[in-house]
Amino acid sequence: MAIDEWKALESQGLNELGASTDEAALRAWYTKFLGEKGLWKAAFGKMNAVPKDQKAAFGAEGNRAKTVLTAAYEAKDAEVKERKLQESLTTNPLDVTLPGRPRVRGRLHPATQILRQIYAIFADLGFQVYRTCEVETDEMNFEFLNMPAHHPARDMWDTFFTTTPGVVLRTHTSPGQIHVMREAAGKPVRVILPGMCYRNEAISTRSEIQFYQVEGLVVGEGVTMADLKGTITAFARRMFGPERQVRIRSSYFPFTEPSIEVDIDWPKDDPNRDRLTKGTGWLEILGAGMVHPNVLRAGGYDPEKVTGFAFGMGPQRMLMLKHAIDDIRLFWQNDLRFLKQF
Ligand code: FA5
Repeated sequence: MAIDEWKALESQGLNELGASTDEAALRAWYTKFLGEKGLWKAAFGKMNAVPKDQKAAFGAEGNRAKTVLTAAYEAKDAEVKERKLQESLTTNPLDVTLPGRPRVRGRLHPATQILRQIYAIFADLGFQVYRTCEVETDEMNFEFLNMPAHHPARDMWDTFFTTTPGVVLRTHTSPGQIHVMREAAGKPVRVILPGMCYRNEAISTRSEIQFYQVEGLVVGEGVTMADLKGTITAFARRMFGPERQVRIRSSYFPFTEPSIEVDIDWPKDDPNRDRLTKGTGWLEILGAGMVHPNVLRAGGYDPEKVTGFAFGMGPQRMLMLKHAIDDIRLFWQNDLRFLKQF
């Protein structure tokens, strides 16, 4: 191959490129001239046959031809792409004045929203969040909470038993008290324990078989009933507003002594008030009390040295109160018409 054959290859390439008018033809052109098995590579491979004194000039001329062809190809490629864009803009024009399509935004479930409000209020009061398991042993759910086997108070919780003897779905978040105390190992405790509870009870407008509770536990030297009342009242004021009333009644739980229950007054202007509060005007939101000495002992604390208070509240009952919702079953029905209101 002689040096001037590069000129011939170059002009053949430029001619054929001029005739390639679409993307497919351009790709084919590239394969033919500059591809791995293309004409340029083949011509350069003839270097061996070139006399020694002409090798350098042959190589330089070959590279120059390649640069020319590559530049011509790139220019043509850009031109074809630009033409395609212009065509699509004129045949399929974009109307920038059309209104956009709104994105449908998801939202938090009302039960999640109120849980977060509860966390925020208790965080301000210095409480940490601690999570424990939903499947518990009979010991944790009852025994360490001062309810030995056959204790009649076990009937207060309609329990779902599992097929494994001695293992139950927790009926309340109170077994978390034992877990926390054992982990804190004698140090002061101030936590809330949120989570799902399960009860095999008759479903009604106020009771579900699956519902959230938020437990609270404070243990330390000199903790008193006044601290419990102060904490609950401060919480209720923040959650429901200063105009709503809080009522504290004496009650009974095997794991607290003394025990109380706390009610909030149902909105007075709501027509369902009587029906939902069984004519009393109040709805219970939580049970609470001073931690029983036996429970402190089960948690590894000495009741002679420390005292504590605990409470267990129902966030869904609180939502009902806040928004005058007349049926607790609405929460798990996933009816978007209901959920969208929050
Ligand atoms: C208890 O479960 C006790 N463990 C609470 C407690 C904790 C007392 C610590 C003392 C110390 P009770 O069964 O009353 O108590 O439930 C507490 C709250 O959970 C109720 O006030 C209510 O708000 C909510 N709750 C109870 N059962 C249901 C249910 N079936 N559906 C929805 N919420 C419920």
